[in-house]
Amino acid sequence: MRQQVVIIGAGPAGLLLGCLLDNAGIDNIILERQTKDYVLARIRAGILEQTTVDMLHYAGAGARLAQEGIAHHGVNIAFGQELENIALGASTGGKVVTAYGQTEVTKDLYDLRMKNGSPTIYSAENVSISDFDTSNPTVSYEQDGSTVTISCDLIAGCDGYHGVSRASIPKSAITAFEKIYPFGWLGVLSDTPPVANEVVYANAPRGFALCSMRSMTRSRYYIQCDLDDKVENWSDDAFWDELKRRLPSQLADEIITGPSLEKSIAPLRSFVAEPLRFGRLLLAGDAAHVVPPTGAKGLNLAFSDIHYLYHAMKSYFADHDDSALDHYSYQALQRVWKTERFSWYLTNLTHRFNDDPFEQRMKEAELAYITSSEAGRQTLAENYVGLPL
Ligand code: FAS
Ligand code: PHB
Repeated sequence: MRQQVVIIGAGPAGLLLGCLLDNAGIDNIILERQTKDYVLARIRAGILEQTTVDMLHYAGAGARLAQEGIAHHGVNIAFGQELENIALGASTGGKVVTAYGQTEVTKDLYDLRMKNGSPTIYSAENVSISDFDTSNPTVSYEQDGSTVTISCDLIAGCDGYHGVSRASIPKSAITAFEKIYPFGWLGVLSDTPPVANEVVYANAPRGFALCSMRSMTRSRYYIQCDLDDKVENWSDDAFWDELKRRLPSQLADEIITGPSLEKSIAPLRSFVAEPLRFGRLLLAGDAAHVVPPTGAKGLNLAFSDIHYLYHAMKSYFADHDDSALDHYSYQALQRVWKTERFSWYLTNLTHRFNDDPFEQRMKEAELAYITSSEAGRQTLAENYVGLPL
């Protein structure tokens, strides 16, 4: 079998790239190791930058988002009993963020991909990449006991942090930067009305808390927890009690609790691999970088990679412009590092993870500054809505 592009991973990055290449008439196949149902049931991000919304519309997958997405014109920062709303549009030319779950984004892209009719292979086992540093790369996978080998021009590694793509690169050819945070996030999804109309990030003496949503009847909440904590240590009641303890009373008194539909603990890390191009193999999304979910950047950063990669691939196939692939790595990493900085900054600012009283005072002073200074509010707003592509 031959394809112009083999995409590894049918998460949001792989599906978006596949749909964009479909529209450009560039033949491609997506190989996904999990089942379709497993991928479509994943619960992850919830806040989309305007560039992400625009890309979904550009790809042809924005109709439901336009109907069901909820525009947020501000974001809330809580510390102690203080609750400050940061307006997003005033200093960003009217930009907003949109509450719309990654689960829905993946479903919309999956539906578009099926409509396009291009091949997406789920339950593809033992995907392996060969000769990506030559002009004849191949990708093989196993299914139903047989092995399929695909020759191609380019390989897009969209297979996430634990994928095979980055793992296939010789250690001497890649540089990794990583920071592991000494805490995790315990997340709960519930069919209860959100306590606030816009996201709340709370720095409380007992630890960080986040109030978000998937709709006006479905909420997503997180609390900072120890790295070695277990979901089974947390009954629903214990979660709701702890969440209330970490919010200003004006919010805690208003929370409507209910049974958890999903409860999980995610670790937090900052990670970047450089460069993003290795011959005919290009890395994108979580395969290339990971951010702590504070600031809601993971999914959005994956999509900005795909924006750059899609245009580089179009140039490559239209003009056999090999430099476009090098430029992809350079261009994507510029936005990656600036977004890594914001996610690291907001994580440090809103979480409690060392008992240094001076550090805590610095965080409180920073929170007081950014919420009382026009320049501070503008800086937070322009990073939260997403930096220009
Ligand atoms: P993904 O990891 O989504 O997709 C990669 C795909 O590749 C998966 O379907 C995987 O099964 C497949 N794959 C892996 N190895 C393979 C192989 N060898 N062969 C074939 N396929 C393979 N971001 C936010 O902004 N907010 C959040 O709240 C948030 N919460 C998160 C919670 C968790 C538990 C995780 C892991 C991430 C979270 N993120 C969050 C970040 C997340 O949204 C990612 O940024 C986003 O999924 C990135 O999309 P992809 O790059 O497509 O990677
Ligand atoms: C979410 O809605 O899941 C969400 C919102 C904001 C974040 C992280 C996650 O920073």
